[in-house]
Amino acid sequence: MLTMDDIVREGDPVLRAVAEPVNFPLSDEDKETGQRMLEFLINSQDPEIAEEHELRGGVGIAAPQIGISKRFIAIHLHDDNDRLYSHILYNPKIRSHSVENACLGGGEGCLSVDREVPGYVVRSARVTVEAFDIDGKPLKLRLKGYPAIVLQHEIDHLNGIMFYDHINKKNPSYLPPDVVVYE
Ligand code: UDB
Ligand code: ZN
Repeated sequence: MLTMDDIVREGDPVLRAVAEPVNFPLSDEDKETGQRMLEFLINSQDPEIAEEHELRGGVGIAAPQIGISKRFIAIHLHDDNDRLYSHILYNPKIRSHSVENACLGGGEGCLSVDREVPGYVVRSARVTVEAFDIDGKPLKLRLKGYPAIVLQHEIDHLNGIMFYDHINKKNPSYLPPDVVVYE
């Protein structure tokens, strides 16, 4: 199983690289890596397993975060209505996004960042994501709220972007007008 020792930390150039698309049909290796990433998230949200292995409770992870510069991610989280979003997404792409912006009131963290970086990370409130599943089938997700934020955070990793790149340098707690804040 993957543990925090497998997670690449900031400073490693793989986190700043633009990752390569995966080829279809997927190799067994790309399938298994995706499954291991999703398993990591599920384990990290299990209180007993997380404590035993000192895992941070993860909701999303991108392949570059385990040192693989390829375009796939896993997410595992519940939204406000308790709907589960549990997916491994290959070559995900944001097809469209809302004009309205949103951010988390408490800012963001990252599995690859072992420090607190305060400040608002303003993102699109809603996104439509197209991707391929583990069987190579096309998939379209329409997301809002917390799941939309997680998706954008993970796709940023495929493009070498860290959450703090989006924080206003002069005033981290500056909030542009009309940004919805999730508490
Ligand atoms: C996370 N977890 O997984 F509001 F049930 C973060 C870490 C960095 C704190 C582990 C997280 O936000 N958990 C969480 C939050 C809730 C309710 C809940 C669990 N990530 C993923 C990551 O680093 N991927 O690269 C950071 C998130 C910050 C905003 C979106 C992703
Ligand atoms: Zn991250």
